[in-house]
Amino acid sequence: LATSTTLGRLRQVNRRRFLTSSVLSLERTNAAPVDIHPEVEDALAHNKPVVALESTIITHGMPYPTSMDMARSVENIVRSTGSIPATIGIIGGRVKIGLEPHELERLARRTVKPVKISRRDIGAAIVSKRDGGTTCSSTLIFAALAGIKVFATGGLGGVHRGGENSMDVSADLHELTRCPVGLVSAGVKSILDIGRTLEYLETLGVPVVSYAETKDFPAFYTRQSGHQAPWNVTDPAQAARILYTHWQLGLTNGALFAVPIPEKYEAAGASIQKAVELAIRESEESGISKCGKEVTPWLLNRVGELTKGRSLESNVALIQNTALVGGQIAVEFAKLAE
Ligand code: PSU
Ligand code: MN
Repeated sequence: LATSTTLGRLRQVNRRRFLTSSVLSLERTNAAPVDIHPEVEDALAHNKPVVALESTIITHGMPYPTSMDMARSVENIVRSTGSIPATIGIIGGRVKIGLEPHELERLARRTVKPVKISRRDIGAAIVSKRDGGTTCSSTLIFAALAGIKVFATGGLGGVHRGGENSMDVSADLHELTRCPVGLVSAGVKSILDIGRTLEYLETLGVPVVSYAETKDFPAFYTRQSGHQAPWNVTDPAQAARILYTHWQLGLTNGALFAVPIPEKYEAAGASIQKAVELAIRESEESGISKCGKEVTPWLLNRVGELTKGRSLESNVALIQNTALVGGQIAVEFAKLAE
């Protein structure tokens, strides 16, 4: 029976969870609408390194076919490190932890109009049998559910400019307090208020670690934001040890590792930033800045138009870079958790 298979899989995976309590109890996961890809399930059962990947970036963050090429290349980069990629998304009302190539294609082509899914959307999207791209917030939830310890993406959500008035603060930030997962990103996108995002993460008690020679926190398209992270590491083993130690002590939150974009994109970054500022002004003038979940996709798309695709190129490059680092951290973590 499908039901008992799902339960069996989740049991098997949960038994392997390391030093942390389940996000969902086993009783409640009975008949849960979750499918774990056999390759991912096998990796988790044998303590092989796995890296979670999100899908809002595919469904809402980039145009097709760049989105599809990016998704494939990022999975391949994770594999090149010795880790198994698990791209997470929702297909026809079922949570998929690890997508088949045709499912990835279906999301990227937006064949059945995927919704952008954060924590609040999960139940409703499943009940209405929708397709969904999972944001950092819901990807963290499903990674934690499966026992995946590392998640790589481009940009974590954050506090929007003017967020002190609009209260537009991404649900991604709070999710890092609930899910024991190491999130590897190029920081938060420069469409956001980076300083306030760091303040907010400090309040929430989320460890923030620059993956660089200095504590400089990156600015997504460029390597330095002018803000400092409280910590920095320079290699994957150090990063893995931070995660291991944190969870060994029973702390149940996640951590953010911020990896600067590769140096060769630094020059393009300066001019992209000008387009970012213009796009933000436009969003305020047109009122789109008040449209909740539409704001981030609108800004990403507008910056892409204004830079004639150069922002997209940088965006792909920085995700490929975080996937590489994420894969390496997962490999080191698996060694510690043996
Ligand atoms: N940053 C990007 N590309 C993206 C996103 C962020 O450069 O596609 C997506 C991520 O999935 C992130 C989400 O979790 O946007 C945050 O959306 P919001 O700001 O509405 O919380
Ligand atoms: Mn928002």
